[in-house]
Amino acid sequence: MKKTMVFLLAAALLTAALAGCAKAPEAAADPNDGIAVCDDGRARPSSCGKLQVLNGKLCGEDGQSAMLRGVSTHDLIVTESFLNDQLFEELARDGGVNLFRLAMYTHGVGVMGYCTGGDRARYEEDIFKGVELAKQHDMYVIIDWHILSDGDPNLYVDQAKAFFARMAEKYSGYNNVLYEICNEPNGVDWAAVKRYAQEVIPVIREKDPRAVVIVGDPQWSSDLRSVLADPLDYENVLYTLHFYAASHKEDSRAAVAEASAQGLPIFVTEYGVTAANGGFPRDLESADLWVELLERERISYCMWTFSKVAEPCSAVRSTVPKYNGFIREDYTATGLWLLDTLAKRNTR
Ligand code: IDC
Repeated sequence: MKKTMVFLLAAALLTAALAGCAKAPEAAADPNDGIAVCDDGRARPSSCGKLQVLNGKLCGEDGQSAMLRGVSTHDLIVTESFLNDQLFEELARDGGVNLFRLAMYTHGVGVMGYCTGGDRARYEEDIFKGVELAKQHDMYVIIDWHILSDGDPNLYVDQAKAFFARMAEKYSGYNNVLYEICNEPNGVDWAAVKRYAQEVIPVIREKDPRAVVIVGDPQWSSDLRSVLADPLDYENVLYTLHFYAASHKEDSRAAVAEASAQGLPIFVTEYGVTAANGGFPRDLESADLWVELLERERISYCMWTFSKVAEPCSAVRSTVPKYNGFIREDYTATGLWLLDTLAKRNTR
């Protein structure tokens, strides 16, 4: 390649990076054409390093765009057998998964939760295991403080602060850990969630100043409008958007597109291809439209759930007697959709 061409290419890459992963104007059919991406686009901690938020987008250490495409556990204790080396290897190598979310219910489901008399040591052991597995397999990992029936995050703010202080201290030297501080606030307004975030974020940042923090918002993490009107005053923060494809459709997609266009950093830490209760129907057509939007906007996404809990949102059939070595027949229609969707996205 001639020197001038090398220079032009370098200049183009630098411009895209400085624009905070912005799309180059000539972007054509593939919405991701012209974007400077980490690695070959399969953003990995070894190539993209510690993540950051630039101009509303998740980027690698070098400022280039990083897309995370992942799966979430169900309640950590309920699905702890999935935390095994071979499964992580399969997901990372064959599945195109570069993100694993560890959902720790505060109120519990099936078992007692972290804040309601559950086995805290076991929950934390599961987190330690999940983070190490993600590290070994070059994946990012989200530690999710999974509030749900306890709608107001302020209810357990002291426990959350103590928990995140310990996690951030333990993982400050890691480049693959992201913190999600309240899964789905509900029954409270954004002012209440904001107050909570303003207590928890400084605790994390004291131990890990550059940590990426993901903040939930009202109405089960669907109210980006309230956030836009009064965002938090911290760097490296993204806001949660959750959708369930059979329940949330065109209106919700339009709201996300609008918030993204206004520069709000968004992270879909949880979505389902089903109805919002995790049950039937599945709507794969709507799910495809969501993925198109997320890819176009460079919004990372993580599916609920990689588990075999007997409900339609689970990726693995409930009758399958193993926790790795899965073949196509072991997957539900949800799981097959996920595999096929990620396979198409492997290159960016
Ligand atoms: C669901 C689980 C289900 C459980 C229920 C109550 O899939 O097995 O009985 O929680 O704990 C969310 C929540 C997520 C829900 C999921 C599906 O973040 O915890 O999981 N969902 O209903 N928000 C919207 C949907």
